[in-house]
Amino acid sequence: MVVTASTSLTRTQVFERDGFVSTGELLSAAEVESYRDLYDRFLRGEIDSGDKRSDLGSHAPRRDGVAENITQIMWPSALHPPLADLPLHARALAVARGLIGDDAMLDFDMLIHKAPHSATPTPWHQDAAYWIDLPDTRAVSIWVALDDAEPDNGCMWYIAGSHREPLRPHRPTGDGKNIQTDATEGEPGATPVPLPAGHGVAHTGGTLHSSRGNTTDRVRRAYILNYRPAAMIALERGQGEDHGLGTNERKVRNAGATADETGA
Ligand SMILES: O=C(O)CCC(=O)C(=O)O
Repeated sequence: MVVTASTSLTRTQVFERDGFVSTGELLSAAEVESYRDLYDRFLRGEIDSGDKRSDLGSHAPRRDGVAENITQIMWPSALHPPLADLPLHARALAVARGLIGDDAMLDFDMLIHKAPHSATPTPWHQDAAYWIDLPDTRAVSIWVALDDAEPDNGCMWYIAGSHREPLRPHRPTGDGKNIQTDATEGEPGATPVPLPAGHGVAHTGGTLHSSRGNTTDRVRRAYILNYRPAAMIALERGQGEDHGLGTNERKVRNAGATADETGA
């Protein structure tokens, strides 16, 4: 049988095949500027993040005077509700509905910031490992670059096709504050996704991902919005799962990702 290369897959087909897909531009240059201003107010503590602020890079030693290696702030739109009315939420929702269906709703959002020379990789993981088991696993995270993102300041890396494999066993990072699994940039399918500021990349809950430490003089700010079917959000909330809105504790929750007794 002769297999001809397919030429024009839709964005949704690429998302289903690879587990990730670029969304194109979601914010104009002027809009990126206003999101950066707000973002920096969070980073400086002018918008209080309370316990929703933590260190996604807490597995690595911190330099003196540095509060976090990788600043992660859960629920910026709950901490500062006007955010939900700015253009990104509506545009990302439209992308999410195109990818997973019209019943998609915002489940949670977050900021992940890599300061210049913070040099701390994001541990490899699959988001679904953080989440409880749900009967409908459709989910999409839309990762939006607010700075040009390249491998050396921490653009996203994915393992294409990993969302079609069972979840890998995850374990807590050395300090117990986050989770990780074993994966490398050397694996088949490993793909960096450099993005200009204002552009996004969407990934499924099962897609293995990571980003390198920022070893450049440039900041790397990302805004991430997560969507799943409205009925699954209701099911989660009914079981007390709200992605850190109540208690911001990050651990392995999915039975499929629970590491065996050897910690593998
Ligand atoms: O920004 C990063 O380095 C990691 C992002 C991430 O883990 C996610 O969007 O699920």
